[in-house]
Amino acid sequence: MTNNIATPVTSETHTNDLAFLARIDNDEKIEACDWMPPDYRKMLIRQVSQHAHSEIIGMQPERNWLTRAPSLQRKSILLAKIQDEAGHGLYLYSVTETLGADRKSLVDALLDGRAKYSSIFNYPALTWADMGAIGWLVDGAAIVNQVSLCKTSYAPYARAMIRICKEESFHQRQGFDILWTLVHGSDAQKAMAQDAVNRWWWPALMMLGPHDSNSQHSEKSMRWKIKRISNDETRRRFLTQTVPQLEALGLTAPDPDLNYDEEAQCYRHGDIDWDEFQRVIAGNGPCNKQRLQTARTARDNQSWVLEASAAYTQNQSKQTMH
Ligand code: FAQ
Repeated sequence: MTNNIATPVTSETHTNDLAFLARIDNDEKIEACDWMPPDYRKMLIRQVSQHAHSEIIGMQPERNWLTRAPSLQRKSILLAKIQDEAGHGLYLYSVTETLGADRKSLVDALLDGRAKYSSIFNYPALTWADMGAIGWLVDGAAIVNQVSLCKTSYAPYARAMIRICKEESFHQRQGFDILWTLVHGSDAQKAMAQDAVNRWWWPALMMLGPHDSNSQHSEKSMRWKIKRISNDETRRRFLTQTVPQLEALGLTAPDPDLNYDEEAQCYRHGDIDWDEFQRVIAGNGPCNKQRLQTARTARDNQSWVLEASAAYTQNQSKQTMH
């Protein structure tokens, strides 16, 4: 990831830092044209670019099922959802540009395997029920995280999140609807729904990030109000929203230790396999290599579009000059 915006440390910078923190404490939003500490800018470019990459790579597991959707209606809905994810990626890359990042460098870092994207998209979508599990669990987890980001301190990111969350709510409902239909179908369809939930449950919990005690960015990010709720709190909220829906579906979680904490009024999960999480984010999950290769092939096959667009723009400006 490149961010070449360097600010020399002077007493003026220190005064700016204090004024910036006062604005954050006052819940003011920071606009692209406002002064901001270089590390705040860097933290945002890191998080927002990873978020953008996740939306773009996240199209792949569902795209596999477009040609095998069980009806024209399901196919249209899935197509619309995948297009929404592309749009989210584009808004988010635009947010990074407001911070001075260069989109091409960010995308190159993704395709070269230098940049992170969400662990969740490195798992395979094996059956049609996975379309339900992804919509319901993955978009469901993403929404809980992203609703809190609607209040993030960087205004262009917060504005993008408001629109994204509206679309993610539709995605979550369509996922639930797929599973609802399957659990009311044949025994084989119900078993397919349970199998998909078994495979996506733990990765969905992991995608919300490491435990707070291992979350290296949380302290700074929360001080700057980029992150508004911690990883563990997001997981608790996600579970508390999701478990009653799981029960309504008549399905179970693959977690014998899942329990309701009466005192805290929230669900608690069993131990997460953090070794698996580390393997996946290090590039060794079930589909990491396939996901990056697919993205590289798409770039290579479609580079002529970018070249044609650049040549057209150049031509237009030449004509304007004459
Ligand atoms: N996967 O210190 P923290 C979606 C990394 S969008 C990979 O806790 P932070 C929509 C983290 O980057 C899903 N890496 O980090 C959709 C850092 O590494 P670094 C994406 C992860 O930033 C649905 C290190 O671990 N959503 O699903 C993951 O404070 C269906 C330490 O972690 C967003 O990106 C992970 N799961 O908190 C699309 C939301 N977790 O950078 C298609 C915005 C952590 O030092 C289909 N992002 N890491 O090398 C965030 O809210 C935050 O970045 C967190 C992580 C909460 C994800």
